[in-house]
Amino acid sequence: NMEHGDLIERVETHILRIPTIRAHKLSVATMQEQRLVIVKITTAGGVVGYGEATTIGGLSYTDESPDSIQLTIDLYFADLIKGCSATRPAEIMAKIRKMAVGNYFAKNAVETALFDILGKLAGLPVSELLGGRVRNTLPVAWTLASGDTAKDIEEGRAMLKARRHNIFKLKIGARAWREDVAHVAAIADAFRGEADIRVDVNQAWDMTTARCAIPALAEAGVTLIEQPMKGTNLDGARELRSISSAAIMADEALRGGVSPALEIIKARAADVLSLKIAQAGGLFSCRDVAQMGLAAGLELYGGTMLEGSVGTTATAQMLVTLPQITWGTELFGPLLLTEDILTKPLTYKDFALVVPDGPGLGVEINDAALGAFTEGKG
Ligand code: MUC
Ligand code: MG
Repeated sequence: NMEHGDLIERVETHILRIPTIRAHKLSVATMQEQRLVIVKITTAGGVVGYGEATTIGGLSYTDESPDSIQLTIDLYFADLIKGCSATRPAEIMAKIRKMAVGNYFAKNAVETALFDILGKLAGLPVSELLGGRVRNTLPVAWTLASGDTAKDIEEGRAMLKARRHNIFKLKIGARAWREDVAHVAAIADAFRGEADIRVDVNQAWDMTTARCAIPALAEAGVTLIEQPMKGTNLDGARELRSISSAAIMADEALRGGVSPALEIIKARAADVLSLKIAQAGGLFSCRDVAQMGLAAGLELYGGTMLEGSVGTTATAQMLVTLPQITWGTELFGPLLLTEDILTKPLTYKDFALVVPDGPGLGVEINDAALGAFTEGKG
């Protein structure tokens, strides 16, 4: 049933520039702000859907930047999308995937906006379009990444006291491994019995460094080690698994979704998969990655590209449909930013995110804020 009102009429993109609450230090970049790409798709009947594509540190995390994502959508995807029926996201995404290789972040933003519209048309949350929920809340980790051990401990204390987070991820890999281990051990000691401590190396180590650092980190109490070496080094990751009592998680290795997931599974190169809708190229592909992981006996984790509220909610809508998310999530992106574009911010309480249950993504965008934070107009 092709209603004229369901045809897509407009596709717009905005790059928003929003400062972070403090410097956020990763091995690949130090962030003082985040640049979010927001896609807004409108049907002839006036239904509006939003999607987000956000990466970290310009081109330092992956080969899509906010600017390339915007250009890809404006110049290549928009004309394919316009005139299509909004009731068929799968058909639109198939057209886009046939025309464009890679560009996973841009594809994800478009698919999210299409699902937001479809949910609004159906009067159902996106989670219900993906099969329905098995939970309404998700545990959320916080990243301690000020670059200063004492400040990180103070920040962690405040998070525990506010009952906002009791899982902390530490960003390491920029310094000599012995300094990193000392930093992590001090924080693990401070929170022993109160919080789960994990690390993310963002691909910084070679095998020699990883072989020294990983047993020391496990000894300090670290439970999960994320992407210690290059994502392409699957043989190395398998070797690290065999010497580590802490779980090894694939993150950057999963850029591209189901294909790299298959290689990781074949190579037995991870204990845990970090599910990111941006790296998978969409909600559906990311759910496929999750199912592949479960079938192979791997554990799951809900990852973030430090997206704002739109991307965070989209990920959450997918994650609540999964039977098991053993390691929780890190869906704290909106809390790292000084400003939000929602009329009503997301609810974080009791160490968890409450996933919106209204139609579509279940969030309402403040168009004035969207305009105000758009680059060049602020
Ligand atoms: C990453 O590599 O996982 C997620 C949390 C955080 O602090 O940085 C990110 C990206
Ligand atoms: Mg990571």
